[in-house]
Amino acid sequence: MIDFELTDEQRLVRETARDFADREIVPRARDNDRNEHFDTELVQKIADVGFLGAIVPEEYGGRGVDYRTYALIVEEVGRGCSAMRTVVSVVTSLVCSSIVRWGREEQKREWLPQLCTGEALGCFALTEPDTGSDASNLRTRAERTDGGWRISGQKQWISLGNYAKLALVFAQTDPDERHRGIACFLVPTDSPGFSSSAIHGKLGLRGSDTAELSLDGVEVPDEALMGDVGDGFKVAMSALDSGRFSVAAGCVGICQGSVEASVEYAKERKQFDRPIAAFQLVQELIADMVVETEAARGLVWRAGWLKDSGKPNTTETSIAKLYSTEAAVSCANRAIQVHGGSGYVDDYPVERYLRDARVTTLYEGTSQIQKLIIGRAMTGVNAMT
Ligand code: COS
Repeated sequence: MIDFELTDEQRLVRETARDFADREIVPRARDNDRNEHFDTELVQKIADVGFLGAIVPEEYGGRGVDYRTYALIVEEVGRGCSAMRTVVSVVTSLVCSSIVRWGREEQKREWLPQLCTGEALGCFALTEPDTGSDASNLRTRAERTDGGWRISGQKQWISLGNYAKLALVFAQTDPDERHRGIACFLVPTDSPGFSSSAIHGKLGLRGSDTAELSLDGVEVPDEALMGDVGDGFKVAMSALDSGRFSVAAGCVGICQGSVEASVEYAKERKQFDRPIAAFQLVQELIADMVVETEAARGLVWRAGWLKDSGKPNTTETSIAKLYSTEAAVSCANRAIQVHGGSGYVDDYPVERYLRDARVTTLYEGTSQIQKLIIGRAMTGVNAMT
């Protein structure tokens, strides 16, 4: 049975994360957004407090917390700043959780401690200019060499790609095999032939680093392969089971932040000689936000509970991701409505919430892909191909 009661330890982690977000993340969020500044100093503080790789077992440098505790951390970081939440999600869920699950002992020992301490950032290089939702249709190729592999191709929309020391690169080894030909490689980004360039002009996540990667005959040894040749697609999908959970938890933070900012503003702002909180239509905006926030949090915690219990959770994770990301967009939008003109400028966090929320219904699987995953699970019919 699902138990939503937090343990004493979870309560403590939540308080620590909330306090940390208010003290360290919130004060920097607006300027980092305005200046499109990827705040590596703040990333290091997040690592120092143990929020990178928190789900990684302690023997590899993580905190060994369960997924529900991880969700509490990610929610608070997400309430503070989605650009920083993206760092936590990518490093912890897409990169570390993949290495924990698929990596060989030497790979775990080499990379996980560095990733958990922030000494190295990691990125997840799956998406390509022509390959988004149809993730198995990769153009990046990996060819066998004597004792290793040569990888060539382009990757697009890669969070942390300009700062990462390690890239999880997904490449096709045999196009005839479709998804069963894909392999995942742990590629140091200082390898000859590896280059990156920053993508600018984003609507949101302006304080996050987003890159286009180019691999021009990058040579890696056999030891760089993670899992077997042909496991790559499963590595990617299992990474996304964790990544989508993390995005969903971060979106609960956007929802919660929208509620808190709106309640505070509605009690201060006066019109017609009374606080706007006294107007029924403003209360409706707030009530709708609260309902969506609590529903989103419940779905995230259910998915976390399934993960912690070792039960299948792909569908429930998609449900949580779909609902929470859409809820974040609508809560942030309502929060702007409560704030009126003040919500349209960055004196308050709500316009950033809306811009930052917008990408979450796109990345790590669009809302449409989540619906197709849920629909397939319910009907047994594949509507994707
Ligand atoms: N964990 C482990 N393995 C998984 C899995 C999961 N969550 N989901 C699927 N697999 C395995 C399947 O078991 C299957 O294995 P076999 O080859 O042994 O049968 C294989 O992967 C193929 O699965 P499936 O048939 O579901 O693949 P599809 O080609 O139908 O694609 C979608 C599935 C569309 C859901 C997938 O391509 C997807 O998620 N696309 C969106 C990609 C995305 O999120 N991109 C954002 C990147 S990060 S910004």
